[in-house]
Amino acid sequence: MDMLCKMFFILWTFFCFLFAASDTLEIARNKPTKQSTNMENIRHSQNAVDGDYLQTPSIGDFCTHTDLADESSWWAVDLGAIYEISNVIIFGRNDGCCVERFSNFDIEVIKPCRNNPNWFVDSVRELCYHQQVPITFLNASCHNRMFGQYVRIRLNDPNPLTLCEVEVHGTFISYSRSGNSSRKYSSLSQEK
Ligand SMILES: [Ca+2]
Repeated sequence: MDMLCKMFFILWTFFCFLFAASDTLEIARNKPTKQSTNMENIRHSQNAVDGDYLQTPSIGDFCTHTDLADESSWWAVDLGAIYEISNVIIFGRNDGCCVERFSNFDIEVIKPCRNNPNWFVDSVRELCYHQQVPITFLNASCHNRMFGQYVRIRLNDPNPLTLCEVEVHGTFISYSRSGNSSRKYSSLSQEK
């Protein structure tokens, strides 16, 4: 009996570990990305999911950067399917420049509706997390259970946005199809 109990405990621990591990899978790496504008012809949006965590854009092309004149900067990733998003980890620039720019921003989880292939048209977004004070690193857990295909980071102030790496952690739910959110945050149908 003791042996059976031990075996059960070992199996239970193993499956708990598997579940916990799968629950925190990183799902953004090398997925399609967009940003509102691009600074010159470098600092592309893909730099935020390229697996390079260097936080020093002043010495190389490791990070994203929207245009200096962008008054509504955002960056987004298409996860390719509907996931339950647990947390988003952000590595901002940490080279001593412009720390104040990366403040007062929202992390949004966006769910497509009516099979519209456009990322944001007819989509529903929910606020996962709001960050007010400047940061160079953030591990943000969504305030509620959230389901979506796109994750967007959007500044609320007219500043350029620089992201050196973004991890999105979540659990696969389904491939995209029409759906409705019970906690509608706002429609993006009028946005570019
Ligand atoms: Ca990077």
